[in-house]
Amino acid sequence: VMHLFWPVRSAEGAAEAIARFASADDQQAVTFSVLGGRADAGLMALSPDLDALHRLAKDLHGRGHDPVSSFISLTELSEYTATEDDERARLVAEGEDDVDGKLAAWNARIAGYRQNRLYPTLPDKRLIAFYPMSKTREPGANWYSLSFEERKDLMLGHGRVGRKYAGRIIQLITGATGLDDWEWGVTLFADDPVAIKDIVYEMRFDPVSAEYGVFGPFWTGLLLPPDEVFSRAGV
Ligand code: 76R
Repeated sequence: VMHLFWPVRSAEGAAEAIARFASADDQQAVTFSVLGGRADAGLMALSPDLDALHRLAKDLHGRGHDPVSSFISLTELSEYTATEDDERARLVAEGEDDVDGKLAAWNARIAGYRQNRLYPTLPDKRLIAFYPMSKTREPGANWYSLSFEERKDLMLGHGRVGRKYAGRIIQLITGATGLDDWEWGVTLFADDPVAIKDIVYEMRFDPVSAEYGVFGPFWTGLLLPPDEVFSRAGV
């Protein structure tokens, strides 16, 4: 996954380069007009082929589209997602009669969910918000010295907060440890800026973010076709 942000000096070749990239079956790109004055254009591009993303970045750069910021990450499955054993235990604890039937339905749902995390389809929304994030490694607040069980438990609470925003927010968390300056990229899609502010604000009170979250710069933009992004920048 590649996020790029740049001030637009000319429209030279960019829309074509992005369209060519996005015309491959397994590649996607969305462009946005960056809100505020930090940049004009933003791009989020996905490909199973890192080299294709790299060629797109260099192609744009070569045409004078010089990024002021970028982020490189990978889609990934979470290590904290509930397992079949977790779900079975939960169903048994609830006194469910048809544990096997319920588990089969759960497995089917999880398969779709995993597919979507690894191979997401970028949604058709009006707004995008992107920010990089890491977990702290400070004495007394070191995420990486917690046990797996503690981390999983905390992430369960995080997921509960997140699920309250079903329908208002679509989130894509991508991993970047060792690839970029921050450990994850957080990309949120929504139609309403209030939804973005609400979820990020509510997350701040959740222990995972309150005690262990550190954040980089926030980029927000209006999702628009490349031509519209460039014409809004005056070219
Ligand atoms: O497995 C799952 O996807 C469900 C539980 C879940 C995990 C494991 C989940 C749910 N997230 C997970 C992982 Mn999330 N998330 C963020 C942010 O601004 C902030 O304070 C934090 C930025 C938001 C807004 C958000 C939203 N999440 C992660 C990770 C990886 C952690 C790791 O591996 O250590 C990060 C960095 C992260 C950050 N999260 C959800 C949401 C939402 C809306 C959900 C519910 C999604 C759904 O169930 O459809």
